[in-house]
Amino acid sequence: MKVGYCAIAGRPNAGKSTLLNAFLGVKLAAVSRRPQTTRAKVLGVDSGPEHQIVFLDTPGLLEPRYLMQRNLLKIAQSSIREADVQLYLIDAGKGFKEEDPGFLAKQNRKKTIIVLNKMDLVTKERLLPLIAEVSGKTGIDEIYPVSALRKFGLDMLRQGIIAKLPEGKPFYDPETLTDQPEKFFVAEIVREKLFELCGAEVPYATAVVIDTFREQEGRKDLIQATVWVERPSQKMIVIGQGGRKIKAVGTAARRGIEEFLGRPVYLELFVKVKGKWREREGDLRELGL
Ligand SMILES: Nc1nc2c(ncn2[C@@H]2O[C@H](COP(=O)(O)OP(=O)(O)OP(=O)(O)O)[C@@H](O)[C@H]2O)c(=O)[nH]1
Ligand SMILES: [Mg+2]
Repeated sequence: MKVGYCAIAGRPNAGKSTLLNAFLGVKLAAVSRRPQTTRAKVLGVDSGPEHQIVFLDTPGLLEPRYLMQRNLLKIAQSSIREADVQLYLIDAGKGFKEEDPGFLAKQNRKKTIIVLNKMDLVTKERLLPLIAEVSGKTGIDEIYPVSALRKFGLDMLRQGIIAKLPEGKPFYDPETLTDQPEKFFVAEIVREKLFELCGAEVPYATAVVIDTFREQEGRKDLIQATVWVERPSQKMIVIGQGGRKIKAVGTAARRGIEEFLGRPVYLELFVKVKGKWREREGDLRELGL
C-alpha cells in the first residue's frame, strides 16, 4: 500500500480547509470567507483499498506580525517538514503572488505539488498562461487545477499525491477520519460561526475554549464554551443588541455541532475578556495555540 502524510499548505484563504473537507467528504475543518481561519494542524485520513493519505490542514502562510501568527507559522512549517508530500495551494482567481516563491523556496521541491484551486472562478483561457507562469517562477511542473468547492479535479490530484507516497502499512484503521477529539471540532465549529457572523476584526480576537462536554443519561449532551475576546468593546459586539448576536452564533454552532456529532446537544456560550491574549505566551498556551 502507498501510505504517508500530505500537508496542505498555502497562503491564507486559498481553500486549504475546503480541500481537506472535499477529500474526506465530511466537514471536518472550519472554513470561512475570511483569511486566517485555521489556527491548528487538523488531521484527516483518506483511506482506500491501496492507499492511505494522512492529510494535514495547516494555518495559511504569511509574514507573522504578532506572537500568535508566529506560532501559527511554526505549526504550518512543522507539518510541511514532517510530510511526505506537500500541496501548495494557490487561489487561481488571484493568481501567483510575490510571496509564493519565498514560501516555496524553503521547501523540498521533489515533494511539492502545486494546486491551482478555485478554478471555477477562472476561464479556461486563463489556465494555460497561469500554469506557464507558475511553473516558470517555481521550477515545479507538477501542477493540478481543481475546485475544492465544486469538487472537480480531485481524483487526478489524489492520484498525483499517491504516486509520491512511500510504500508502507497503514497508520490508521480505515474507518478512522481524524485523531483530534470531538471537543476540538466542537470549539472549531463555534469559532467558524464567529467568523461567519461577527464583524470584520472581532473574529481574529476570539478564542473558544470548551469548559464542559458532558454526556447526560437520558438527556442531550451539555456543552459549555467560553468565547474569549481581548477588549470589552469586542465583548459587546459578540453579544450584540439584547444578546442577539451571540444567540445567532449559538444557534448556528449548535446545528453544526449536532450535524458533526450526529446527536442533539445543549450548547451554552459565555463571552469573557482576556486582554491581549494573542500576544502573551502563557495565554496562548492556555488556549491551546
Ligand atoms: N469559488 C471557490 N471558492 C472556494 C474554493 N475553495 C475554497 N473556497 C472559498 O474560499 C474561502 C476560504 O476557504 P478556506 O478553506 O477557509 O481557506 P483556507 O486556505 O483554509 O484559509 P485559512 O485557514 O484562513 O488559511 C471560503 O469562502 C471557501 O468557501 C473553490 O474551489 N472555489
Ligand atoms: Mg483553513
